[in-house]
Amino acid sequence: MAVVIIDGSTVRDFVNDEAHFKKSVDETFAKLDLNSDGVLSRSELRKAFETMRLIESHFGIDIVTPPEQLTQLYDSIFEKFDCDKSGTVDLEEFRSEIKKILLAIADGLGSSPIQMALEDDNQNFLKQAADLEASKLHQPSPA
Ligand SMILES: [Ca+2]
Ligand SMILES: [Ca+2]
Repeated sequence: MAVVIIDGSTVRDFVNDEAHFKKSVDETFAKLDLNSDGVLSRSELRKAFETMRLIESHFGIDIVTPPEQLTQLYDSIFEKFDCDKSGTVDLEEFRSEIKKILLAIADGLGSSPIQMALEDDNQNFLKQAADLEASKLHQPSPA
């Protein structure tokens, strides 16, 4: 568990750093694609959200949400990701939807930094956003 200070611009910078963002989303996608068929199935995507806790933080669900309600929610999220209704989520769909979610989170955060306790793993985009910002801060500034 890591505690990070994060605000809207931290998240937005991460999303707008295209090369970095793409790499990190692609890596996450590859990890989530458990059977390596190049697409995410409904259950793979659900597992992803349970791990990342991205949806929970975005939609303000807390852990006491009844399982059947969660299933409904995950179903509706899957429909959102699966833009072309193919029944699976491909890399393009995943990337664009993650981007939308992160930008919505950024808007929600606004400019007032908040402290967040995040799982210390690389599947958490908010953690990666914070790490990216930290790495920039630690770079020597040009004279
Ligand atoms: Ca798969
Ligand atoms: Ca699809």
